[in-house]
Amino acid sequence: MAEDNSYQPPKVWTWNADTGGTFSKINRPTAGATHEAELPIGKHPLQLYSQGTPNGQKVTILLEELLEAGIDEAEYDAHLIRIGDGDQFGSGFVDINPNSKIPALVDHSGDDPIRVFESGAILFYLAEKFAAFIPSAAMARVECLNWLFWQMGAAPYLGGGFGHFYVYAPLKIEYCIDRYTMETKRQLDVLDRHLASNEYMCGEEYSIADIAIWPWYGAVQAGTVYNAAEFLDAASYTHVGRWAKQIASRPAVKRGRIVNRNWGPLDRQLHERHDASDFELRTQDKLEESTANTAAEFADQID
Ligand SMILES: N[C@@H](CCC(=O)N[C@@H](CS)C(=O)NCC(=O)O)C(=O)O
Repeated sequence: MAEDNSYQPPKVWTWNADTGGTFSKINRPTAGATHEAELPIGKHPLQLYSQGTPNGQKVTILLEELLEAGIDEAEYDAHLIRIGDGDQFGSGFVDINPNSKIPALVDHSGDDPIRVFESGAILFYLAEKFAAFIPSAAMARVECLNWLFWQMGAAPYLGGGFGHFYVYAPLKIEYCIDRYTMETKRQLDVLDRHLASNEYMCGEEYSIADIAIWPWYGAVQAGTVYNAAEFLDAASYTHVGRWAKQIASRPAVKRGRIVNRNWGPLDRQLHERHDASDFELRTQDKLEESTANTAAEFADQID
């Protein structure tokens, strides 16, 4: 292993804003708003403020599954928060999530708006509210929560650890890549062993546990996140692969995964979702080839 022991931590750490790496422009050691910015509010009771990253996809997939199941009260507006531009530090966003991270949801269906932040809390809140995608029998319900919380604890090692040092860090550090690759492969093995004898994460019933885990681990297995399928020998996790394909084929998942997505192929980018017809009419490929008039109508709709 290459050794570079030249760095000695000082007595008191001070912030060097320019550490390099993909996210150095938005990372900072303090919380709170950096600027005033009101959040838009659309026509539906549920207002989602998010971006189509794996954490964002969890919520849009669940909302689309609820609608697919015929629960019309789950209609929602999804507003794009551009985290690379620092929208998560606007005052309106910080009011609904003091942690400045997407996704965040506001439920306006009752007397007072209810804010919900942290993807796990949002999935649980919506599943309870609509009594769907969470088992009702005690054993299966606790198993669902086991895996939901497993994801919340595990994914930071995958994203903040492996993804950060394998892809985003300004230099490749063998020690860090080794450490987080080992943990990522261990987690994939945990899932693989479980999925060898379970169709879904909590048995026979597709639930918010699958919806939380799939956008991260299904994507890593398929190589669509971090482009590391070969490096991780992802093909060897055959049960994860079977489960991931099964989930990817669901119509609601196909819709949910493109909401608030503003990169990649244009037909898979739906920057804002305000109506079920947006999947047909408002993906970026349609908007970019449409007339100035249509673009202006769209702007009206999201204001
Ligand atoms: N534990 C949080 C993680 C959310 C999260 O890390 N969101 C990222 C995007 S995937 C974010 O908003 N990053 C912006 C930032 O760190 O400033 C959850 O599950 O909701």
